[in-house]
Amino acid sequence: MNAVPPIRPALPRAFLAAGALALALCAGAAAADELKFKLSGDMEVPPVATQAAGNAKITIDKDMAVSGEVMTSGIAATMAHIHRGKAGSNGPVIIPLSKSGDNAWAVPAGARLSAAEYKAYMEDELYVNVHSAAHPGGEIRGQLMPRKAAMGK
Ligand SMILES: [Cu+2]
Repeated sequence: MNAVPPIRPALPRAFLAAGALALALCAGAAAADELKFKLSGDMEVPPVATQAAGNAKITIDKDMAVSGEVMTSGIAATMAHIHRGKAGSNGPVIIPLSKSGDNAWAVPAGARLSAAEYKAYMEDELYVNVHSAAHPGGEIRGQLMPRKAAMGK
């Protein structure tokens, strides 16, 4: 017959405290990022002189799912997208937004970043761009800045 294994000694208190802290940090890391930012002509590359403006609320979950909406004013928008590119430079479209109202654009359901796009996001390299007939390259723009958002928490 096999002997019953001895009962392990109780874990030291410090070890338990460290474990609790690690769990707390994980819980914090699991929360979604909710980014609120403005769009304006001066963020465009090159800058656009316009009265148009926008307010974006974009949520990025830790599973890389994207949701959110952009509200605009003073612009006859033709298209809106999330692009990949650093502030001060232009880059490709990664998520086309859907028109969701007269002055509203929404991230389509089920949108998700690739691993490479998520890494770019974490490095402040995604932006929202709203286009118009007058400014087909983009009239107003706003950068997703997760590091700045994290500092504001
Ligand atoms: Cu675009």
